[in-house]
Amino acid sequence: MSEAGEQAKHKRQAAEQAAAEVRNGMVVGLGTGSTAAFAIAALGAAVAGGLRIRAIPTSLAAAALARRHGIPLTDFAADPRIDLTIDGADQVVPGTLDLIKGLGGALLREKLVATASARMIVVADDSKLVARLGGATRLPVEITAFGWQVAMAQLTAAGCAPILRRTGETPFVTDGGNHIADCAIADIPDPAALQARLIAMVGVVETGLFVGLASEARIGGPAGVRLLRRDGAAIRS
Ligand code: A5P
Repeated sequence: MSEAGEQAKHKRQAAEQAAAEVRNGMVVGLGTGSTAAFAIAALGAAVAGGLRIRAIPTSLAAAALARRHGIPLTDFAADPRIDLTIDGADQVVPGTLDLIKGLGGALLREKLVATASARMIVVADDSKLVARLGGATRLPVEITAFGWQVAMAQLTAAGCAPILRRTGETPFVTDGGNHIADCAIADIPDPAALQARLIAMVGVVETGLFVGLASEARIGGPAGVRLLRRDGAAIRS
């Protein structure tokens, strides 16, 4: 099997293990990206087999995929609390389960859904594991479309070397109508402190730093799927 094929297999195995944690009656958060898509497919098959759930998607893309798989959708008005969210990540630190998310552009809805969830399982292949966040993976920061130059200037002054994400020539637009600044940060020793600094900037809507939100991770690799738990994590209620 090709390297890409192996990686897809590891993502699918991790996602399917996480999907097996979903029980009848749960409100489920549906993540965005290629790994979360495997979980949505597995949940769709389970729903076809009789599993009763309601789901809140983290993006328009995840919503469309869920509909295609026959998963009933709900929203925060009807279901303000989510029992279990399954979502991917771009970087995962074992132990703390601090994450970088948002390379798919869905970080704002992903963080809202994660924050409303009693339990969040991160699903990924083992290429996403890092000792410290940052480095080769840029940190996505969602910024307002109006005056995006103002947020970019502040990020530049803070040494984040932001690049405005584009689709071809035009700025990328998120589901919330915002733009994304992809920031190059060599090393993020204290993700919570960086989150506090960035979110204080005018025009910054949210960052892709997820601190203290994931309770566990299922990481696929050549030896199978590893279960990682966050140090000291309790299920939030
Ligand atoms: C979407 O905005 C992201 O947070 C994704 O969850 C993340 O990029 C992981 O995507 P893959 O599972 O496709 O690697």
